[in-house]
Amino acid sequence: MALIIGMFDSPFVRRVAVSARLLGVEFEHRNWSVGRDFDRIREYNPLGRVPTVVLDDGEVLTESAAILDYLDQQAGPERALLPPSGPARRQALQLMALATGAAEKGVLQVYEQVFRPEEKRHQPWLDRLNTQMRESLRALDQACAQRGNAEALVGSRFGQADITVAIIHTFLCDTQGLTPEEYPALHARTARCEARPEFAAFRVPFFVPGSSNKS
Ligand SMILES: N[C@@H](CCC(=O)N[C@@H](CS)C(=O)NCC(=O)O)C(=O)O
Repeated sequence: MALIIGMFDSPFVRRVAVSARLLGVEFEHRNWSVGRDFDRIREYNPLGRVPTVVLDDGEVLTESAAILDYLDQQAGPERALLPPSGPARRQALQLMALATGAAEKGVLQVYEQVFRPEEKRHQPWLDRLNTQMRESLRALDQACAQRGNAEALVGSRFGQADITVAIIHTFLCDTQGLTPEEYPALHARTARCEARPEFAAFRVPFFVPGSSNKS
C-alpha cells in the first residue's frame, strides 16, 4: 500500500492505519483535513472522503471496509484480521457494524456543530443521532462484558472487531464526552487496546474540520 490520505483523528482512517501496522504494511501518509483539504481529497476520491488509499500502481481505494478487505487479502487467510468464514466472521462483522454505525452517528453530530450554523440546527435530529449512537454503544458494552478479560472479542485471536470497536469508542469519547462509567466493559477493553504500540502510534487529538488550529 503506497499512501493513506486522511487525518488519524478519523476513526475510519485510524482503523486502516492501525491494521496496516499490525499486518506490517508500510505506507506514506497525507494528513489532509476533510474541511481544509476538500478539493485535493476530491482529486483522488470524488466523494471527498477519507480514508482514501492510493496503491503503488495508482489504483485508488475508498471506504475503510474495502481498504481493510484489501489489506486482509494481501496478508492471506492465516494473518488476516477478520476471520475468514463462518460464525466468527459473522459475529465480528456484526460488532463492527454496530461500531461503525455508532461512529457515523457521532460524526454527523460533530458535523452539525462544525458545518451548520447554530440557528439552522434541529434538536430532534441531534437527539435521534445521539440515541442511535448510545444504544449501539450499550450493545457493544454488553458484548464486551460477556467476553470479560478474553484477549479477543471474537474467537481466540485479536482481530478487526477489537480494532474497530476500540478505535471508534476512543473517537466517541473524544468528541461526545463519554465517561468511563457509562460503558464500563467497553471502556476497559478500549483501554487495553489503546495501550498497544500500534494503537498509540496513530493516536492524535481530535481536529475540528475546516479550522486551521490543529490542537
Ligand atoms: N463509511 C466510510 C466513512 C468515512 C467517513 O465518514 N469519513 C469522514 C471522516 S471521519 C469523512 O471523510 N467526512 C467527510 C464527508 O463525508 O464529507 C468509511 O468507512 O470509510
